[in-house]
Amino acid sequence: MAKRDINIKHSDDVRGAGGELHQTASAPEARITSNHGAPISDNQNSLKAGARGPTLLEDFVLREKIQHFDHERIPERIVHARGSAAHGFFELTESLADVTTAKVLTEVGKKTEVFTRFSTVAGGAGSVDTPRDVRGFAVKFYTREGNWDLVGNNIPVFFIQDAIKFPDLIHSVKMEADSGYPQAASAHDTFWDFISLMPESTHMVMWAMSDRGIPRSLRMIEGFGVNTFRLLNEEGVATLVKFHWRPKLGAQSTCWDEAVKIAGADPDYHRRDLYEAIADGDFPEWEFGVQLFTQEEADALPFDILDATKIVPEEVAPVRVVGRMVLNRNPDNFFAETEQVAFLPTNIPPGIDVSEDPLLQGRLFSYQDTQLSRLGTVNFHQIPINQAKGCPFQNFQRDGQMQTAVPKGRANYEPNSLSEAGEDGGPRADPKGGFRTAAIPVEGTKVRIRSETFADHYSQARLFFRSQTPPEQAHIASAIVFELSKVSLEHVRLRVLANLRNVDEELASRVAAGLAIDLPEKAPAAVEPIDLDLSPALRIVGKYPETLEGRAIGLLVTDGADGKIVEALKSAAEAEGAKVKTVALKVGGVTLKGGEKLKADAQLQGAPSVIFDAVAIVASEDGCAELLKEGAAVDFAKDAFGHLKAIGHTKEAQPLLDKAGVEPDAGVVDLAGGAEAFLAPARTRQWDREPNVRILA
Ligand code: HDD
Repeated sequence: MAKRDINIKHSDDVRGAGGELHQTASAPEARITSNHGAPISDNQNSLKAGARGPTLLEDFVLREKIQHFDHERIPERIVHARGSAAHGFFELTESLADVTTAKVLTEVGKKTEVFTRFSTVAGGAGSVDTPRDVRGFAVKFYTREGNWDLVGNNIPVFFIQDAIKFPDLIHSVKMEADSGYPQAASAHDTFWDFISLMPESTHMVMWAMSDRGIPRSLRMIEGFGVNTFRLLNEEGVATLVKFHWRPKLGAQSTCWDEAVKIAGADPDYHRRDLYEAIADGDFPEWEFGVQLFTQEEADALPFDILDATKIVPEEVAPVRVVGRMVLNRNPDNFFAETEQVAFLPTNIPPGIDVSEDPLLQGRLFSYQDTQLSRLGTVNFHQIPINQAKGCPFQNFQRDGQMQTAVPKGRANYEPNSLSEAGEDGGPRADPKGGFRTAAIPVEGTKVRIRSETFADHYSQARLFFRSQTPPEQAHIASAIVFELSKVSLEHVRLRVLANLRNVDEELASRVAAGLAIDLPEKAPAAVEPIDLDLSPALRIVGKYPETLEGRAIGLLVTDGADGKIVEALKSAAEAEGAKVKTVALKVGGVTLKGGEKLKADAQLQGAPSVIFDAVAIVASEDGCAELLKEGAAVDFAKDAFGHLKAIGHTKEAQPLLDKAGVEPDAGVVDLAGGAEAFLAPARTRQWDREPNVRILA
């Protein structure tokens, strides 16, 4: 169980016989005060004209408390509203001094504090954690040269090529404007209408429909800076760069049906997983890597590196791992830190620079702007989580709402000569160590057009689809069938299919068959797609480590069960880093075979198998008879089987498996064979089982 630090100080409230309140807090640091410091004598009763009389306007204690409460919420982020974050550090393991002067990328061994926020994109702040969606992956490095915010996603490409399309994209995916639904879902008319009219989105749609759109854990997502950036070295030479994060636990996903059910079982599934892992000392870790290119190398690629709908395959330009990030501390306060953190792609230290990617160029404006409506003032950089902790910040910007700094002296302009009179003249620009912009030659006629080099919308979508393993391809096809089945506009479905024919004819046919509609004519492509060399690096299946680390195992235990089996499973699984929870019909637990009591970690109704990676049913004959009467027990086994999980069971549990339709296979294991027989399949998912449990497109 996660350990929580609860910092709230309780003043022992004691009620007298007449209901009057006696507070025992007397030390000044323990007593409640108003926001302005006045000690409060009674936090339970408002000031009234008589015990049963009306409340008095005079009651400033009541008014301040209610008024503050009334204003507790701030506008949620227009996108990425639902997020979870943690503190940690970044450690450079290999210097990039040849290509950049940024200290954070040149000082090997130096640990730079970070604050990292993960998010879904479409849902509101109170939505669930497991919809099919892109995941945000935003890292704030508190470097010695100012904050560096690498505001990326778990998918390396984007839906659109130009920032001017962003409001349209987001309007289309959010709940529909008239009805206000669906929440946190792309499976609806307006999203697919927009997508089908924007062929450039096809590549990212492939990624979003793949298993990457339904991650198992935030600890198991990759991260990408998406846009191309530049690094600048001492000589001012620029190198193009793409940034990558790779989770130590590997990229892993849930099954779609599982993700849907988790949303009901535990809407906070990812948030809880991250929080508990960190609280338990299982610190999530990522490798940090870069792909570097000279301008000449970039020019030789068959697509434009400024086009955010394109990747550079790792097989073409390997990812050079130069650091790692470890998240090792939960926020103390969700609002103050996770909610108020403001990421800005414009936060970049000297030695890193932006590119002309038109999507990134728009982002450079949008984030600063949105913080003003979200956090309400130009002084949002003074909020502790946003402060440049790695170095001092000083300039002549002054005043504004919620100004908390108290600058001294009269130097609030520059140039000034106040120092000549012995006064503090304030800071000055640093031409050598200050932020530099890559001296990239730029000229042209003012035009509103998209570059011809951005016109190939399908080759990389095809590359992505064809590089997947068969189960992953089937998931993509099935996901598109699911989404389009929720689309009510027939012409939109057809337009998606017409576009898909440019990606892969077989994919288009599978989706059409899954919808039971005829394939329309192929949509004309601006540029005919080409077959690129496949990139196995784009897969998930077969890439992640088979391990119990980061996995949760549920042991469904009944009265009369053999305690030795429970103990053996628990200790063997925990020794390998799994989290084990006992689940029983009643939370008080069970009486084991020998008469001893075993407390349950969770009641069955609240701990369905969807929240575990593998399950074991340790039942006695009578215990199993009880389970047969409980639908949640049948679902426990049925869903574990359907979600391709290892199932260990005692012989006595067989009737439950039969009722749940669990068929024998390599992942269904008799616990008489010992703990290892169960733990071996529990280290991964039983992909081979999938064709037996569902019809895939
Ligand atoms: Fe964005 C938030 C990632 C394109 C406008 N974006 C936001 C967050 C992430 C991303 C992870 C959440 C940060 C947090 O946790 O607070 N966005 C991306 C990526 C993009 C991208 C990887 C493509 C490469 N974004 C993008 C465009 C625009 C925006 C093209 C506008 C033109 N994004 C915003 C925003 C948000 C935001 C409206 C909402 C909250 C915030 O900025 O702070 O300004």
